[in-house]
Amino acid sequence: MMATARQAQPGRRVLVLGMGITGASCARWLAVQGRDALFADTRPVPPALAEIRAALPEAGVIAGALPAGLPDGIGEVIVSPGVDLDLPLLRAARANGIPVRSDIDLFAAAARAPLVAVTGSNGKSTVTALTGALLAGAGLRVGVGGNLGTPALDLLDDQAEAYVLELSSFQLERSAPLACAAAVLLNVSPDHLDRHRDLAAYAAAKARVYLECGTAVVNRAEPGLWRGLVPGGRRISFGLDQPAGEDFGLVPAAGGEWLAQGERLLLPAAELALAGRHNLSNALAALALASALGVDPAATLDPLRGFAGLPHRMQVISRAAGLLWIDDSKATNVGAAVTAIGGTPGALVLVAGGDGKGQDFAALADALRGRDCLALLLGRDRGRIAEALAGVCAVRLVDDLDGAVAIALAQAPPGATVLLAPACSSLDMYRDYAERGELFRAAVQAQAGGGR
Ligand code: UMA
Ligand code: ADP
Repeated sequence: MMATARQAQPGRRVLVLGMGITGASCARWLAVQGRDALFADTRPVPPALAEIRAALPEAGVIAGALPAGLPDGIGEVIVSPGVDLDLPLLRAARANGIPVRSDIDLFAAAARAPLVAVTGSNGKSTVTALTGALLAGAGLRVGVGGNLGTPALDLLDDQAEAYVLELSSFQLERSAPLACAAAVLLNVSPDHLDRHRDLAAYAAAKARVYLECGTAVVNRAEPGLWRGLVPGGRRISFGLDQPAGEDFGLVPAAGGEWLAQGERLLLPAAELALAGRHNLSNALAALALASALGVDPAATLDPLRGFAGLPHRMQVISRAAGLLWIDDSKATNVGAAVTAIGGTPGALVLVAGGDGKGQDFAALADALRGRDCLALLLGRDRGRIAEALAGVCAVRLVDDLDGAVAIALAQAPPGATVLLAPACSSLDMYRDYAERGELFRAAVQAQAGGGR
């Protein structure tokens, strides 16, 4: 086939779409490569503008309204995860045969050490960080990041012996199949339906993680996520039931349940610093990923035992005023909030709301039905959540977290749990879930005291 004039003489200039932390990591990478670049972002004041200018002072910048057509001389486009793939500019690039890539594609082309890829609706960050801790505990030099926080390109290190990347559905949908040593799709529940066409499209983006993996680590409880998708290669499963062969699971033995590989007992579940049954599943997934890289589980038991979890995930922040205050700000979708609610028995004050991302809140209502519960709702979608919870539990609308804490203090019965598990993204009111969690903690400390 004849190449078009544009394909035959592609420009050398790289267009980077998105000037957040991914855009900044691309700037640093392109500076090392000596590439000429143009950066663009629809935000009038992109957050990483200064970082990008520091890395590439000569680079062009377009902030605010983007042109519909492709600027001259562009030979390649790199798209950040927050950018809509349907932008006219991107359609123009594809129509002109200009390659459109992600930072993950650039990372994969440059990385020289085995890669572990982690995706799912919930538990990604925990499993990514824990797998990194297990590999490091076994003596490997390991880079850990991706959607977790440190952009993939910033992890590149000639001395690295392994990488563990958390990948979002957005990163997976815009990347070529990733040649990773091991991959896991932990679970799928509705999320990001404002940006994916439907649940099937969201799940399909996530399942791309398995396309070119060496070992597929699969969840025995959710066979629909992987059956038929993981044909020939090696497979290791994890689940809360009893495992066989090389698989990971729970086995009843002396002192209660044990984490086990096949019949080999590894660690009593009670010895984990991590709390909650969902974290047993996360721990087993991390063990399976480490073993897929050839690491003997016995070499990982100390870091496994000691891993206390990440901030803003079911973190007990106070026991003040006779109440248990828990920050699960990272419960940014209904599935995560339902898990958190299931892990907190007894009377409950639930603080929820924010940007609902097009989710249906019926499952939240199901999780609260029959519970002694007061729901304090804030943020853009508080009205929609209130409708879903009508007749299920007591509901109050609040303006912010200070207001929620004040009502919780006044109305929670003694011994109740006050749980921040918003079931929504924070972006309508806060910089991110971490800021939301910090403000909740500050409000609790200011009004109730920080006594643990
Ligand atoms: N945006 C615009 N216009 C643009 C570009 C971006 O309005 O031209 C908006 C996006 O819609 C988004 C925000 O700006 O709301 C950030 O987008 P970005 O692509 O610049 O994001 P980065 O700062 O590069 O951060 C991204 C991930 N963010 C998203 O996918 C929205 C970070 O995950 C990730 O840590 C980082 O890359 C490094 O890999 C955050 C996240 O919320 C934690 N992820 C979602 C989740 O976990 O549910 C997917
Ligand atoms: P992610 O990175 O996918 O958002 P995190 O590890 O940050 O996942 O956990 C976010 C929240 O999701 C937790 O606070 C908890 O409420 C819930 N969660 C964690 N692991 C699981 C799991 N395996 N299944 C269901 N929910 C989970």
